[in-house]
Amino acid sequence: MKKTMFLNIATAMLVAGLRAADLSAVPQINETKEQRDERMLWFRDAKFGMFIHWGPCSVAQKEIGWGRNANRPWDINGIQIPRTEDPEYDNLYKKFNPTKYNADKWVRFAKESGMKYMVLIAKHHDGFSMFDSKLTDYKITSSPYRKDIVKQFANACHKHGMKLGLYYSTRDWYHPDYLVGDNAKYDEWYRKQIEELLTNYGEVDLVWFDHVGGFDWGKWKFDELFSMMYRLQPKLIVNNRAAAFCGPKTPEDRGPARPEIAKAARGDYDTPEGRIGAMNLARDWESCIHVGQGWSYRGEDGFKGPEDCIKMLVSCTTGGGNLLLNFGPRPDGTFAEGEAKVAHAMGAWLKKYGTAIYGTRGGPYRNGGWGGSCHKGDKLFLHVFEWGEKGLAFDPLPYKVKSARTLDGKPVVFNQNDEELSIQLEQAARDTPVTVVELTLEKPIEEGTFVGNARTNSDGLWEFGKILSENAKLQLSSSSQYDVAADHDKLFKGEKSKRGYAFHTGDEKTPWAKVDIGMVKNVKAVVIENRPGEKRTEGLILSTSEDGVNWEKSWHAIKWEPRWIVPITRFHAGINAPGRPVRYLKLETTGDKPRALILNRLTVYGDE
Ligand code: FHN
Repeated sequence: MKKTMFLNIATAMLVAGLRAADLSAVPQINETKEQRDERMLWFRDAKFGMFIHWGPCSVAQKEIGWGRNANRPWDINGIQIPRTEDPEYDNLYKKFNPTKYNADKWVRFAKESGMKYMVLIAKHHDGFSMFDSKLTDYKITSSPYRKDIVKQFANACHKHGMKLGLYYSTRDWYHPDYLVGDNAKYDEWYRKQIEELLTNYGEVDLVWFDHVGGFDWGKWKFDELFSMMYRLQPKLIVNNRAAAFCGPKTPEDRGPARPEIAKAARGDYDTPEGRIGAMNLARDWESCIHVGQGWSYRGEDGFKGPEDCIKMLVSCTTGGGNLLLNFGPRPDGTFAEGEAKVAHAMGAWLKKYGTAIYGTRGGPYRNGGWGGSCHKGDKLFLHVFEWGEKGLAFDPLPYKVKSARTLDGKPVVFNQNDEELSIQLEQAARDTPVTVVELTLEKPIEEGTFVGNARTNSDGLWEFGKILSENAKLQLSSSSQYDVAADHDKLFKGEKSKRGYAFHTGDEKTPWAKVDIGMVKNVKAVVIENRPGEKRTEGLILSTSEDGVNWEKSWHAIKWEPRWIVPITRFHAGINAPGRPVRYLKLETTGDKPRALILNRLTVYGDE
């Protein structure tokens, strides 16, 4: 009897073991470069996608997931909240009835805006399923709306030839079994939901996972997840967040049971968030960035401008990546004016310049504040944000240029020799926010080719927005015989002071300079320029404030540099998002030996 039972158990384990171990059909494991290039082709050609964060949270303009103040058994910032429910947030679905939701209209809107794929929230950290899952009652078909949002969305994507992506947060702050004990119950539950999504909604082109919790690989059966996904959707593309954050941190945490599990979970592409990804021509990547104040609907204002969004798309494309631009629809299923404005402007720009975006590949020059380059066949496109005085010069190009023009047909002067490639274009022929120059080469550029840099003094600060400090006011903790009040304005604009500093406090243990930019604005960066070689600013501290009373320390100088570029961010929606509401800035040094504080130039960047 015992032997038979043992055999039965052994067989069961063997079968389970074999099924669990079967990653051989998972493309990331064994596919050739050619097979991978073919599977990734549509994604690499697409360049531009629409991310959509939407759910009952939009009824209360709460940030999706993060607006639920309850039970976060684990998250990247260790924010532990004792409560297990948030009655207000958890009951918003009872008021969620997006009667104006029209998936067909959404997909046509995205197409007209130039997007080639769309990624919709199926379930976020708040645990609410925007699809008719049989595994939970906390779902859209339990709301007054009653219909399956994902189903309509998938049908509309299929109807209009829009690549279909579904976002799924494995991290779940609502589910009672999440990360409980060995997590086996939750791990099986969420994989069954993924199975529903990849079975019941036709062809799914992309799954956008968004984090698990904890560090213990042993609490997740990623091999079963990936083998199931590719059994159901063989051509699927998956991002790099299925196992994000997993990685032993405590002695109890286990690593991946086998290297191929980690290889599968690494997915097909990286996902820099809230910023432009660094140029990478060897690994696919996609920046996800929200147009509004947060990921989900947070009201009718605070949207990025169309020009910045166009430049973000150019910077991603020329860096070898994609832009997944996020929209957060209103609770009724329509889009706010500020978002529609961005989408329409990008659609119009792409109608004119899309040939220099779609189907291109990044490089061969490194992108930056000047703009960037990309290529397709024998065409090399230079997307120029900022011109030098005489034009632009680049490191030498090992491909002969046959002709040059702007994409809207104006002649461009070019010079090419073994030392450099340069282009000139008179001011009147330039375009905003980008001038697209098309060089025709004697032969196509090999994909992945990198030849060097643009030779410009562009400081690449465009992504931080506009200068907000030209009319700022300065207040000092003290003055000194070296201080000339008439120079204070030179801290913010115009020619710099000949003395190398715009103000000079007295010697103090904590000298400070306070700057008032006049009103609260969304400050994204502060550039602090020292007097050449002036080391008294070592350890400089920057604090920011909305009211001049409550200060937040934003940065301190680890190492002295001639110029510091200080990004200003704020934590929200699970990320350090660029920008923070600021009116006042305070710069100070502290030390036991009294010293003066002097600075040459201070520039504050952000949105009006
Ligand atoms: O916490 C989420 C956040 O709400 C949003 O969904 C982003 C999108 O990339 N992902 C997580 C933060 O990394």
